[in-house]
Amino acid sequence: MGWFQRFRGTDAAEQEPKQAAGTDSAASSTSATEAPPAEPPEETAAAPGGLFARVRQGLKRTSQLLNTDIRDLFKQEGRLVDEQLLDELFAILIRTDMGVEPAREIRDQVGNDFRARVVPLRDVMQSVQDKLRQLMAQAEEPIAFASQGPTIILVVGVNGSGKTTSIAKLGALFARQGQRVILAAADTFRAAAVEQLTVWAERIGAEIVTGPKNSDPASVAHRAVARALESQAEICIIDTAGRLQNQTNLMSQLSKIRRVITRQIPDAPHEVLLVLDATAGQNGISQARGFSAAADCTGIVLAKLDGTAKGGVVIPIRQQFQLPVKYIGLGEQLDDLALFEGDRFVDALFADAPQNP
Ligand SMILES: Nc1nc2c(ncn2[C@@H]2O[C@H](COP(=O)(O)OP(=O)(O)O)[C@@H](O)[C@H]2O)c(=O)[nH]1
Ligand SMILES: [Mg+2]
Repeated sequence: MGWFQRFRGTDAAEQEPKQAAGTDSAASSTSATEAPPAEPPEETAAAPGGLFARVRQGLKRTSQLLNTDIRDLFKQEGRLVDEQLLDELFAILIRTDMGVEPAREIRDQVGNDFRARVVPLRDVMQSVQDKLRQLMAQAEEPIAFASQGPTIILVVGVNGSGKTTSIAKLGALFARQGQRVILAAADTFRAAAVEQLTVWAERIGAEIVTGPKNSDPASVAHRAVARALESQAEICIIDTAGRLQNQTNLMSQLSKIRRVITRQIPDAPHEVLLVLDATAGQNGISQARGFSAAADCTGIVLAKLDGTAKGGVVIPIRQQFQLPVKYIGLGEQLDDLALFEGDRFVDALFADAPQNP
């Protein structure tokens, strides 16, 4: 079950805090069944400005590229599917950054379906969409919550990738569901980072644990986890530095934070989320590689998908990191975060397709 179901208004269990964040584990939630069916901020999800609309809006640039450019290949009703058309289609797909192999698979699918026939745009779009759906398919991977006690989420990634903003969005999501959230400002390298997280914490009504500039980030993480245990908070999200004097320091700092947390709660951190900037290109992706090794990441938050026409990058990213994309960032506001679901992602990409019934 996922966030997108809310768009359809079919998800009766969406008020259940841990379920609503997209997990199957309801066992640990005590307030679930007693929770009144209060309207969440997402109640307008199906309406203009609702969540699905925001996802569509966030993916607009990629969606325009796919819909408009493919449509432009078809000047009149129908076009002969020949090598030239297939090459042109391939070139458009490549521009979404989905990678050569997926683009080739989609081109081959369209070729197999229609080669040497004159077909309408709608049929080609359908074929592209079906194949893309297959390529995007992924078992839903929401946050893995602790079976008891606080769920500890460590967030890592290159400077500027969107860590702090994504933490605020995640914190807001959990807080809206009635969970007590504690944020840890363990990026003590930059004073501004602490201030930024403090502002977000106030806005979402979360407690924050900080330390002086250049203090030991592991000690901030330790105090935050201790505070979560003592106050029976459900969620503790730990922000970390994306840059230090050198890469070795940074990686050993992350390892130390991990070790400290695990000493407090043996199966923590329950999630280590790697935040990636969807606009950063291949270079940004290779920079992030060290994090995934040092911090033993469990999933990806792909931020800034709204700022790019390269939304196809989900496919190679998942492959290159061998990690699921868990959440996608679609803007700078607290609401601009969605659980990644391949099917719904493709729905949003093609929601405005002119030829869609
Ligand atoms: N458009 C857009 N901007 C984002 C998104 N996530 C973060 N940002 C912006 O990216 C910049 C860096 O984000 P920040 O969270 O400070 O990155 P950090 O250094 O990894 O903590 C800020 O200006 C954010 O507002 C997103 O999903 N979409
Ligand atoms: Mg930050």
